[in-house]
Amino acid sequence: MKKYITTPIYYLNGLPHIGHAYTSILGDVMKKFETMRGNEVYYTTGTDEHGQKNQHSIEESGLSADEFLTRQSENFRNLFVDLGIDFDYFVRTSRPEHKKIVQEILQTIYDRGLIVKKSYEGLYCEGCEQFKKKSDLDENGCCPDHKKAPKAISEENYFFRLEPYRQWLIDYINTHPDWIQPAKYANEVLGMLKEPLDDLCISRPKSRVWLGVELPFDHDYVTYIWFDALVNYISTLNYGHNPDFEEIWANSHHLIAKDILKPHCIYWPIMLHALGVAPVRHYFIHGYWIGEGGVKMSKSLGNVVDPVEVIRLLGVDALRFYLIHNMTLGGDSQISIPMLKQGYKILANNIGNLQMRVLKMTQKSLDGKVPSADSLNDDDKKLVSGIADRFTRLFSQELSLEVISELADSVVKAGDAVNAYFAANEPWVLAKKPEQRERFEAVVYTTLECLRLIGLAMYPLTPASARKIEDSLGLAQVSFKADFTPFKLAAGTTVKVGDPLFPMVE
Ligand code: ME8
Repeated sequence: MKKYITTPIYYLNGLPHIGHAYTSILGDVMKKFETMRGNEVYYTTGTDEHGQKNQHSIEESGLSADEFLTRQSENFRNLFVDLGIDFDYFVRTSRPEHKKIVQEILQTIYDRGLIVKKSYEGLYCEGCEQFKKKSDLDENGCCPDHKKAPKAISEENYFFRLEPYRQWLIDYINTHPDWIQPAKYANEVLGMLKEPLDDLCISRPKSRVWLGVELPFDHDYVTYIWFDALVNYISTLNYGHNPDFEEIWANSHHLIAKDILKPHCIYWPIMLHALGVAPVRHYFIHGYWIGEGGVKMSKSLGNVVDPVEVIRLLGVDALRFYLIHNMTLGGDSQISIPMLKQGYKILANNIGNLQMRVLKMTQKSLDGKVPSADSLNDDDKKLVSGIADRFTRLFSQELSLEVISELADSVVKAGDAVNAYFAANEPWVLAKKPEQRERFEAVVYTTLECLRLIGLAMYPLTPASARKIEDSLGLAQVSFKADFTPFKLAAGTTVKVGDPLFPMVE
């Protein structure tokens, strides 16, 4: 059955940063993991192009809205392409097809009497694009995320009632324990549901905000953020006009960070329920990347990690691997250029060196041909089979954040095991002793075969390096499949030494 994986759609008033890169890389790793298992995946990421924040940036830029949005959106799209992210559709909420579906949904819910107009006075945080309660603010009366005092605003707006659905949502969470993963976040949502839910303000008067989707039942207002942005997940599937919608939606997975837990796990399922649509199948929720030492990344502290800079310094695969390998599940994780360089060293010393050493040895002492596997001893076989079994088991598990994190860990552990084997068997000594020829060939075969299996498992994480490994072993992988049957590397295959996978960096 086809799986549908989504990331949040990102605000495009600034440039894409490491957090945006991370979620979209993670989605790509999940897609590749699933594709290797033979599952079809439809993967979307994209940009959220409405709202006051984006509107202010347009006004400051001096460009037309269309020029600004297209330029900014391209920055995200181009970065994601550079990062090897294989999205099937790049969402842009400024597209007319999306806006039309937002309007259809609004009209349906309005006709059901679930949207009401009323006058409202509140404290508005532009950073969050949300009204705040006093209890949401810090001791200085500022938004804890944006460190700015929200503005007092009084205006008439349209509201969607959430409270009638609170008990339904509590019951749904309690009866679907794997719905929100990790479970810690399900508990957080249940905590938010202990108090009655305020009505959700879903409109802004055009006099204040023009960058949004016009309400179909009141032309003086627009909607944006949640009634616009969340709808992207189903407008992409052409909801309301696609007979196959239910089938693919039944297998949908939202990937988000903890910052947008409430809109995704409270507003969105209630909106869908009001519409008569089932909730998303799973949420995968990750923590935040923060600077080294546990401080928030900020321009003033000079600790912002720019993905473009990391690609230039260390390459795409090093960034992808670091992000997947080092994200703590259910918590925040630290990142800095020195930490990324340390992560690069692990890859270079572990996988890169092993590959180069064994290939050069094959080139020099075996005429560049994979030797025979006929004289492998029990330890050799155990090493190969152990790695093959581990990856087979891993790739047969249900998709989750744990499995993806375990994959990166297993690659490093398998690399460590093969390095230890290589060092203990000293094939460079065996190579010089004609009477040890069989043993030498067995050690080289074992190492090359392990490398093949590791390269295959690396594909979701570091696709370019995986291709290079397979290519160096004389294997042209058209598409990578999760078949870890051991001892498939054929004797006599010609290997290629090529450039190092992870060359030395300063
Ligand atoms: O909230 N660490 O957009 P946004 C990890 N448009 N991930 C991070 C991160 C960090 N430090 N910072 C951001 C919005 N992210 C709305 C979403 S969805 C229908 C609308 C990632 O540009 C993470 O995925 O603020 C987070 O949820 C998202 O970017 C927020 O992106």
